[in-house]
Amino acid sequence: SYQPDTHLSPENIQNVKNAILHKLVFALGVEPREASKRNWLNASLRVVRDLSTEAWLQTRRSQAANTSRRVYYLSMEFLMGRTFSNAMISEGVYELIRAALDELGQNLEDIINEEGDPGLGNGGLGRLAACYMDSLAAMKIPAIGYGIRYEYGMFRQEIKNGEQVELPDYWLDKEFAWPYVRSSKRFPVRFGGRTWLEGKKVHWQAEEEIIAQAHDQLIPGFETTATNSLRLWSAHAGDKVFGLADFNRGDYFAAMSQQNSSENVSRVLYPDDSTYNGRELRLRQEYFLCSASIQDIIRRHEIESGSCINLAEKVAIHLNDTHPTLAIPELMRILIDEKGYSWEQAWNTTRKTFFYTNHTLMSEALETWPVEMVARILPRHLQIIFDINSHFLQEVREKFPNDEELIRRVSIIDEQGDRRIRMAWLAVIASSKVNGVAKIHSDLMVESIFADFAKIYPNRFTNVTNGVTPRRWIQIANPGLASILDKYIGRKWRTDLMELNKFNEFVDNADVQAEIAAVKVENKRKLAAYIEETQGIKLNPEAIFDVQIKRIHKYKRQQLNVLHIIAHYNRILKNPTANWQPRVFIFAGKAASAYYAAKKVIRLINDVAKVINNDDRINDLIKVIFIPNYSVSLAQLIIPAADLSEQISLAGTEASGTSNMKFALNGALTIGTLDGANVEILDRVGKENIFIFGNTVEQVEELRHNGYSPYRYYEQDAELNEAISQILNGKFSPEDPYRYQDLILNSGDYYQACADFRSYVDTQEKVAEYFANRKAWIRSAMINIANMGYFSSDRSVLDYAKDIWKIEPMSEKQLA
Ligand code: DL6
Repeated sequence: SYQPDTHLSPENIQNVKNAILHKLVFALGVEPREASKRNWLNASLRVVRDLSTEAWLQTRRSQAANTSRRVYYLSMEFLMGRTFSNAMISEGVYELIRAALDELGQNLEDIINEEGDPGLGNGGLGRLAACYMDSLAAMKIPAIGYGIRYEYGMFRQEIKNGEQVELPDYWLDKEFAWPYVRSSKRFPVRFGGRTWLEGKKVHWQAEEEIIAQAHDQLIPGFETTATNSLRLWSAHAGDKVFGLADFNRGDYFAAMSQQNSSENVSRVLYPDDSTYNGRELRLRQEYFLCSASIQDIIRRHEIESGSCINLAEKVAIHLNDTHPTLAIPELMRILIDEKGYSWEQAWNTTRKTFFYTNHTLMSEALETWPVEMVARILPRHLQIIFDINSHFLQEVREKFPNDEELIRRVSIIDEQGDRRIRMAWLAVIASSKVNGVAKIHSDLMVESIFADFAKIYPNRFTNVTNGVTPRRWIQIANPGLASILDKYIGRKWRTDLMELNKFNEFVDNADVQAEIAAVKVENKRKLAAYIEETQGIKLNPEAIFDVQIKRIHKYKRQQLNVLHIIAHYNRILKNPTANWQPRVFIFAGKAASAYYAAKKVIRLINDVAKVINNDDRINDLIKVIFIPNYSVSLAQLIIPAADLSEQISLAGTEASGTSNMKFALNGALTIGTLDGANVEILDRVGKENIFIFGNTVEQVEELRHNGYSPYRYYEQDAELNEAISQILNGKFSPEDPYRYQDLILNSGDYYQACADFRSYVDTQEKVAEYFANRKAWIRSAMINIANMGYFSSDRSVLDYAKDIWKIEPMSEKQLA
């Protein structure tokens, strides 16, 4: 037995040492003298997990006894990042474990870095789910996350000859002692077959059944007993699909092949965050998550409440984007076919139970499934979707008589071309509340894609601006900043980020400014050391670290950033003796494997880097770095080292962004468009402390309306002309001069990089001037930090709890 960090006594440390050694020997079967770093990590993880487990069991008991509602957060993606540090700080034993490992001859940082970083998500949507899991526990909101335990997460990215190469990421080959396999929590998930009617009852005879097996990860709340779970499902063939006949004939491989194909359901994460190519496997994955989770939710509810009757009072199911929307017909199916509910009873319950967050307005990212495919894979669910649609359309006809055009637009079934099911429509119709993820996004959502639905259901739509967890994104990622904050404003910011406001008092204090500046340089040195070690490129920590890290996507406009780099390079060459501010341009991010244009942008960045980094005339005034294999743990290293945060999407395309929040929270200034959460960051930090440029949503629309042409800008702007011509003429790819013929101009520049170029480049000039006045810059950085309190994911989940789910956080007393 041992006590938290406040008791760093020799006996306490000795007890922790004993506990780690005990786990090493008796849980892992390893002798201390033979133990690898991974063994030490897993032994220590087990020690911390014991602490969390006690709290977890306690939380489960008190949640079950509590009369309030629980939220179930369904998401196809969870980008959790590493577990160990987070668990140690939540349990308050970070320093204790450090001391114990130290005495055992192990360095805590090395052990922390030994942990893998499972990429069970693509980008912002999956990382948001992870921040929300952390905050739900910290805010004591009863919650369970449901997702898929993909065997292969996001691919591992390598850069070979400047190009992205995708390699499989089999993260399970590294032993990871945190999750619990729950062998008793298994649910059958069925596919295919046929349905028939007997009297009024519909029967579904499926042709395939696979087993969903639960794996639980504990989510310890920061400095509270509250500990929630993230339950991830893996797919198993079970005995039903095992080809017994083949096996008996001795054809083991034929017997196994069907097993393999069933288990493919949890094999791999779809490496695409915006478009889905409609593959059947993806549909099966989505249903797999939904069916297993809904069965589990009902099972738990029946145990706690005796029946399904008051399900909607006790259960809130949140759909993180439309990917888990099949949970709606699945709940209807179980209530009607298995529990004997009438259609009305089932619909009333379902409607009150579901909530949906929209994360994108881009039409190509709105999921639809061919009716034909759903008919084949989920015949009973298709009937239910048709029934929901016909009830809904009848309601609309009553409200808006004689408007068949409206009916056509809002019907769940898109009848144009091959018939398709519009998943977002189904999610909106069946949810009590629908929210966007930043103010501008939520406003645009009801003006554009959901305009008809906003007329039909005026009170259904709302906004919850995204947030990020300060525990991971300050305390763990930036311990230097955390200790400055502790010193001047106390420790409470960790769970009440509005406390940061108090830091406004210190923005003119020269001593505090110097401390903040020193921490930033230290973080830049750490990142520079990593880059030197991995790429052999030396960086100047006094240079502006100008960073764009996110998925590579046309709308995020990494190519606009590259155009500026080239223009800047040309300027230096034309006037080499001017007083230039050294800059390091840093990129990281993955391109979907089938996204040709995005992969080309990666290559362009690397080609430009090669030319500029090796041009002696530039005298190290510019360095361009592409950091491969972007991940949560790399973000934790890069963000605290940034001076400038690139948030340069075309206005109206980035729903919110969350790295913009993490950067500002860590004292980087933003250069950005009036898009997503940039707008709200501007409101909070004031226009003197952020660099806003580019066209507004209205201007973008107008340009599009009048027939946007990039050539106009190309012809009129000499610097743009020069930069584009250099790309097109092969200056950066002399071995293949035509490599970039199809980029930018010739692709039509749908995301209007050319239109925003002038304003971007001019604003970058202002950035450089401002950076030269280091005191003013640091002051602005401090104003950013001090005014980011609103962007805590604790605030976001409390908003959801109060306005959407109607759940009261539990008290410590209830949890005791
Ligand atoms: O809400 C989280 C995150 C936003 O911050 C990003 O702006 C948005 O692009 C992202 N959306 C997706 C959409 N994927 N699909 N479909 O990842 O969500």
